[in-house]
Amino acid sequence: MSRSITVGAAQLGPIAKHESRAEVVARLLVLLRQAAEARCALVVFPELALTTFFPRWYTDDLSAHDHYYETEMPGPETQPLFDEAKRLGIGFAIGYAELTEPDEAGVRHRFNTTILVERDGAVVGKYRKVHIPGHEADEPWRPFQHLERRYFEESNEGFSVHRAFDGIVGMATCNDRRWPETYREMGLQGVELIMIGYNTPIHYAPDPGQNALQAFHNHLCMQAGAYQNGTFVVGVAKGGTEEGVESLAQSCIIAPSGQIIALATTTADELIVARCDLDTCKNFKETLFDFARYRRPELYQRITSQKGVIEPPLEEQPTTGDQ
Ligand code: CDT
Repeated sequence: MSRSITVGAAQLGPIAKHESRAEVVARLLVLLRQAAEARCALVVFPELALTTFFPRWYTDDLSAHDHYYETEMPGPETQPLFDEAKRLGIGFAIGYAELTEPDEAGVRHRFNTTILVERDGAVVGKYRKVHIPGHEADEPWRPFQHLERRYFEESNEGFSVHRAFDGIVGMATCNDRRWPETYREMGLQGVELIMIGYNTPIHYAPDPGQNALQAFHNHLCMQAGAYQNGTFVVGVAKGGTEEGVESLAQSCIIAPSGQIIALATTTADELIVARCDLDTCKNFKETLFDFARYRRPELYQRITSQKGVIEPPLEEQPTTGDQ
């Protein structure tokens, strides 16, 4: 039996600060229905797909921004999305800001979360973002801020995969896509399709020289992750100019060969679709990237034991002949 599924990447254009959840959900429903017409089994929405990218604004009082977070999923405002997806028989992944119930110590936690729902409406799993980029403190020198590290905790749950959509699927979020460990953690669990939503400002204040390379780096890391792990990758943007900040679009679906097989052409709400034959993953998983045969984990210990760079001592520098 073929394990070929049609997958949609539902790119969003900007979400204004004043846009209500109901207005955003109405946009998501349009894309969902387009996906149904295109016979998609699965639609992937971006990171923080229900609100504007609020971590661009500094606050002393996080709780003043609680309205940007979901305390339940589905909640009353997102229920129509879950209902319509189930009615249409389409699964979906969507990123949102999660505010948890108080834990044993009475603390509520804030995560940058993605939830995955199967075609029958069952929740497959949740992923909480591991690599949280940007900064914590007010840095008013920037043209706009990227305060994800103030608004969200780093998740300690790691990268799980799930048997769903006739294959093995996993999730990651935005900055996670730049780290090879993200893909390899899931690759080692046999992942066949990774869903990644992102909000990527074009302007990178610490090194504006990278601005012109944003689109290149976006595809570079996801294409490499796909190829080196023999998996499909679905990368979905919230793009366009949101509250004065221009963000990268360039949503794409990537085959296990590393080739882009569908690419967004706008910076607005746009559905792109590709047929993904999950059986083709083994063309890579069982050949060049046959992990069990070729990997040398006994030589990779720094990867899990060390966080930052430790350079060799200076005295070990080899001498050159022409001193
Ligand atoms: N949302 C997110 O993770 N964005 C980051 C921007 C990094 S610049 C502070 C990204 O890697 O695209």
